[in-house]
Amino acid sequence: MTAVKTLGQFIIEKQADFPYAKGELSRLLRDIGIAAKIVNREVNKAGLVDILGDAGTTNVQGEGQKKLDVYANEQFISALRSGGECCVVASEENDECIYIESEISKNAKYIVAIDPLDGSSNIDVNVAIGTIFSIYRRRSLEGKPLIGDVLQKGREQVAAGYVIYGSSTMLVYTTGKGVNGFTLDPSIGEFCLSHPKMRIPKEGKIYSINEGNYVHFPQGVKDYIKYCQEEDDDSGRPYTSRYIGSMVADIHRNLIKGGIFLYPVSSAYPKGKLRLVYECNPMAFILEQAGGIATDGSNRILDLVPDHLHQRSAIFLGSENMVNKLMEFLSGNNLVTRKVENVISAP
Ligand code: FDP
Repeated sequence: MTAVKTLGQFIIEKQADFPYAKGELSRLLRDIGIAAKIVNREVNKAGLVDILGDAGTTNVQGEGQKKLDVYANEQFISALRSGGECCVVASEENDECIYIESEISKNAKYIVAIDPLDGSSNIDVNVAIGTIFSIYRRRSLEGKPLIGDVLQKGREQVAAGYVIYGSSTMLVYTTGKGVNGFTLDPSIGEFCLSHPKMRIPKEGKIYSINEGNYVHFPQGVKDYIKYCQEEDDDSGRPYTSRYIGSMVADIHRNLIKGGIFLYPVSSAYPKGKLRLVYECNPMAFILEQAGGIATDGSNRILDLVPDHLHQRSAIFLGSENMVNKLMEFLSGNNLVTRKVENVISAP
């Protein structure tokens, strides 16, 4: 039987990749892993809320019930607060950054941006949800951290990861040296290395988009969707459409099987819906590290300059060949080719 490698063991082993590392990032990742286990325990009990009392009420043990996303936010912030390696947390749940000003944290090197419970519309219906996190090194050297410490380009990320609370719970992360996935073994309460050196297939056959918004999409996206639906034996089209509505779950599936995830601008979301700092950037970093591409349609996601914490962006990410094909449609090049084909094949 091969020996199990836990997340904790793996993190310490990988510290050697960074010769000058003092262990702070390792401790930070470990803290996030511990908070994820606590959140996982509550997520698994989510269906019992109706039996034990609704959010906002008191359960039979006399404990106040909290909405899960609020609970998850508190758990991650409290783990980061007590860990001492993080001086600022930027969370989807909080309008402003949270500065950790305790003696041990105020001069800490790292900044964490987090979406504590992504895919919140799926919580009540027992569908996979996730946590997304992103870690930056603080730039300013002293005093209270500056907003510029938080609003760095995605390519400055030191680490990023997600936790998926699905049919099993997994933590997937990168420190810029590939992507590794760990599955929670509930019998020992540890994340164990289950998906080493994850790579997204170069070609895929799954496209993930909320097609209900079709009429509102830019023409290039509409054309690409039609392309995905056309019959073509050589490329294996029509492709498969899969959309869970939890970014983490949709991207996790595409990372393993090959595919593309699209959330374009639309009339409802003229700047895109997903948040650059704690959704798009971390997922883009992971996907690029796994061999994929992430773009907003014109620019690499990781090159965008955030101008505020909750900034939104369009995002297209996934298998290299699929994203490149989409880009042809967005630039209009493919339209020309297809029109010519139509003319030639007309009787
Ligand atoms: P949700 O609104 O349920 O929190 O982050 C936002 C997000 O979920 C993503 O997880 C998901 O991919 C997307 O929004 C779903 O949005 P639509 O319902 O507009 O498709």
